[in-house]
This record gives sequence, structure tokens and C-alpha cells, in this order.
Amino acid sequence: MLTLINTNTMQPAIAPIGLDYIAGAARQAGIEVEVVDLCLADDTESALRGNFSKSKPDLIGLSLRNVDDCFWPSCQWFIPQLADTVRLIRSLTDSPIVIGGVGFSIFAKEIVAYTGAEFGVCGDGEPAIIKLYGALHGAKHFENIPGLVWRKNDTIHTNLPAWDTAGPLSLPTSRDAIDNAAYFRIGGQCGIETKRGCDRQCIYCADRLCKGTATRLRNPVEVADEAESLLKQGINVLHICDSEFNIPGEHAMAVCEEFIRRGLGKRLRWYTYMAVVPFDGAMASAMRKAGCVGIDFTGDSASSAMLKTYRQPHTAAYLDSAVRFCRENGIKVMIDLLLGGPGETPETVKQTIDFIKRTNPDCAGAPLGVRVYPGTEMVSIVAAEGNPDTNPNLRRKYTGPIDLFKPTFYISHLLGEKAARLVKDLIDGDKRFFEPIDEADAALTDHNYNENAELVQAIKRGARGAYWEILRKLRA
Ligand code: B12
Ligand code: SF4
Repeated sequence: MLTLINTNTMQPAIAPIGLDYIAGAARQAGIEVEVVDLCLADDTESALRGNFSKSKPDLIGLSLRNVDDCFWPSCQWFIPQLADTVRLIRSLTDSPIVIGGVGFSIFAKEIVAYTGAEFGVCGDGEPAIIKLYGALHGAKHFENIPGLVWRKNDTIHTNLPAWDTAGPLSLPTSRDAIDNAAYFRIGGQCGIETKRGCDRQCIYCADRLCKGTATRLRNPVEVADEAESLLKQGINVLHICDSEFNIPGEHAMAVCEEFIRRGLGKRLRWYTYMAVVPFDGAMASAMRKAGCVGIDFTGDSASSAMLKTYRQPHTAAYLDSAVRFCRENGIKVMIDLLLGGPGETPETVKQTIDFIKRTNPDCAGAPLGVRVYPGTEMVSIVAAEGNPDTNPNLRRKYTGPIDLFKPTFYISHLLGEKAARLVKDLIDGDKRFFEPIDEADAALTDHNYNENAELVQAIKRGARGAYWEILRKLRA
């Protein structure tokens, strides 16, 4: 028996689709699976005590979606809470524990060490958990299990993840291991993946660590089958869980064509993250017909210097046309900015804010601070700036030496001590922007989806869709 546990209890609740896929794959491999969903339980302790008083699994899998909320200045770090959960499980059963998840994959070895879990999986969970389950029942050879973090003689070993690029990525489509209908009620949307991986190299992005640098595409027929499975559960508002739906553009078009062919665009609405390029009128039109009603673009900046620094291939002009293509096709549009990166100055921020105002998307996210993840180019940039402990560009809420495992943000010191104030002044009350927050007003409602009571209430009242769209409508 494999027991899978969702540890993400953040509200509004996001369905653990990784666990849904893993449970489906494990069942297909003949493994008996049970799911304990701490997000849907009244409280963690009684859910775990209740479960392990009855069940003695061969392996327990914990999913860790978020290491932290990746939001300056909130900086909530979830690892101590995860360690408590591991400790509690340990007091109830001696079954081996494996942890996995997107956030986990960024800090796999550190989290295994911190929590005392026996195993971890960096990257895709489906093949790894099946192989680990097999190994535990057999010769206990762990060396060849992709992405596995394991212990031997007090040493923690890390196997490289294997991104299988040989054929299409194929995932179970039944989506019946978790209570997706409950998540739709309390989370307002459910997720679905059309592919994994990204071949770009934005300096701040940890995607290559969790999903790999090669795009692995699902057959559009399989994606549409899965959308139908969710529709049968009464779920008709989806969020595509690809890092960027349009990388590569041809695959996005192929998925849209299959959705259109099946009339799915008339039966469901969906939202997605997208890169600014490639995107044109034909893609916008196909997406709308396929059911897309909102796009959140990874815009980052409108300053050519900052876009070059971030290694984004688009220019401000592309942002402008992206907004226009959305408007012409009846798609709501958000531009997500990333303010405060290396070399950001008051002038580049002004250029960006002024440009976004003229471009006129439905809304724009204007958070301040780039979370510095190990394994990204940001680390080399920080290293080149000298002693990290005295680097004026690094911001954190913990004390002691810089430790990237804990929430650590880069905010260009050229923006001055009151960087959030500067950005707010430039936004000047324009309601289209989700403003950055500074410590003084951190309690105000904002675009952080972590314990966002305003969103939770709106969803309870019946709001559905992407969170930026729900928040935007609340402001109108
Ligand atoms: C789409 C998305 C969103 C959407 C979700 C929509 C929806 N309905 O699902 C929205 C916009 C709501 C969102 C919100 C947030 N997000 Co988000 N999101 C993503 C994104 C792009 C996809 C997540 C996803 O579902 N992936 C697909 C699933 C199938 O993959 P997976 O979870 O990784 O699971 C696989 C493996 O990890 C592994 N696995 C998973 N569990 C387990 C368990 C075991 C035992 C094993 C062995 C393996 C395993 O196997 C699975 C299948 O292969 C990721 C980036 C990314 N590329 O993944 C960021 C990401 C997860 N988000 C992130 C963050 C920070 C957040 C927020 C906290 C932001 C905020 N402050 O508001 C919130 C949290 C919301 C919440 N309640 O948890 C960060 C987390 C990084 C970190 N610091 O920990 C990420 C990685 C983006 C980033 N690089 O910054 N997000
Ligand atoms: S930010 Fe988006 S486009 Fe850039 S590397 Fe990450 S996933 Fe790819």
C-alpha cells in the first residue's frame, strides 16, 4: 500500500494535481493507493492519527508544493511545518517516507536533511515512486531511480532526474484520486497540464530544476480526455498548469485545435500563464475558441535593459501587441512584472509602469523582489557582487548568514530604502495594478494568494476563475 499525503493547506485551496497524477500512475502499475488530504481535513493531527491507526503502508509519499510563498515581504517558509508533519508521522508509523513536489525539487537534498525523511524525489514523481516502491520490495538498489534522494551510511545521495524525451509525455487522465470537486468549490478552479519543461533560461527561474530544460509534450487527445474527466466531475473552470502554455507555440495550437474539435470551448473556461512570445492573432483566436478566457503573461518589464538582463526574448512592443490580440479576441489579460532585479533603477521602473499604463491590460502584477533560487543564474550574479551577507541588494527576514533555502530576495539597492513606496508612487493609485507591499502595510489585501481571505470569501460566494481575475472584479 502506498499512502500519499497532500501537505499544502494554504487557502484558497489548490488541488494537488501532482498527487492525482502519481496516484493514477501507481494504480495503473498495480499498486494499492490511499490518499490523505490534509487540505480537506479538519486538522492535520487527527487526520494522520486516524489514518495510521488503521493503515500500515509500505511507503508514505508527502507532497510539498510550496517551499515558501515566494512573496516579499511576507516570506512565509513552510519547511518547519513540513518537518513537524514528518515527526508526527514518524511517531505513528515506521513506514519509510518519501517527499516530492515542485517546491521540494528546488531544495530536494536540503529538505530530506532538514526533515529526516528517508527519501525524496526531484522532478517527475510518476516513474520514480513506482520504481522506489518496487525497490523497497526487492533488492533495495536505489542508484538508478531517477531524481531519487536517498541515504546510505549517513550520507545523502542525489540521483539526477531523468527527463524522458523519447516519446510524448503520457499521464493518467481519470483524475479521480483526489476530491477535485471539493477543490473546485473551495478553490474556484482546477489544474491540468499539457506538457512539462521549458527550454528558455530566464535568470531567476527554477523551472529547469523541477521540470527540466526540454519540453515534453502530451498528446492533445490525452489532454482533452482529461478535461472531459474533470467536466464529468462538474469542473468547468480550469487553470493550465504549464509554466508557459505557448512554449512551444505549435503545441499550444494543437491543444486548442483538439479542444475546438470536441466543442470543449463551449463547455469550459480556462486560464493560463504564457510567455509574451510566440503569440499572435491566430493563437489568440484559437485559444478563445478553445475556451481560454484569461492569460497571465510573464511580462517581467518593459525596459529593454531589464528584459535583456532577465534574458527574456520579448520587447515592450511585443507586450503591447499581446494585449491587443487578447482584447481583439475577448480574452482578459494580466501582465506579471518582476520589479527590482539586477540593475533596476527608478528610471527603468518608471519606464515599465508608464508603458503598462499606456498598453492598458486588464491588470498588472507589480511585485517587488526576485526570489533567489539555487541553480539559477541569479546565484552567479549575486556571487559576482561580493560577500552576500553584506550585499545591499539582498533582502530577507531571517537573521544570520544568507541562506537561499530560506526566503531570500533580490531588490536592486538603486531603488533606495523605500523601494515599495517608489513603485506605489509611480502606480499612483491606478487600480489596474496589484501593488507591491512593504512591511508597514503587509496586512493589507494584496496579490499574494497565501491565506487570502478576500479570495476565499469570494469563492465561497460563487466566484470562479484565475485569482487575479477574481480580485480584479472585486476592485471594479
Ligand atoms: C499553475 C501554478 C499556480 C496556479 C495554480 C492553479 C491550479 N489550479 O493548480 C496559481 C496561480 C493559483 C498558483 C498559486 C501559487 N503559486 Co504557483 N505555480 C504554478 C505552476 C506553474 C504549476 C504547478 C503545477 O500544478 N504543476 C503541475 C504538477 C503536476 O506538477 P508538480 O506539482 O510539480 O507535481 C509533480 C512533481 O513535483 C512530483 N510530485 C508532486 N508531489 C509529489 C509527492 C511525492 C511523494 C513524490 C514522490 C513526487 C511528487 O510529481 C508530480 C508529477 O510528476 C508552478 C511552477 C511549475 N512549473 O510547476 C508554480 C509554483 C508551484 N507556484 C509557486 C508559488 C510560490 C505559488 C504561490 C505560493 C504564490 C503566492 N504567494 O500566491 C501560490 C500558492 C497557491 C496554493 N494554494 O498553493 C512556486 C513555488 C516555489 C516555492 N518557492 O516553493 C512555483 C514553483 C513557481 C515558482 N517558480 O515560483 N500557482
Ligand atoms: S520564466 Fe517561464 S519562460 Fe522563463 S525559463 Fe521560466 S518557465 Fe521558461
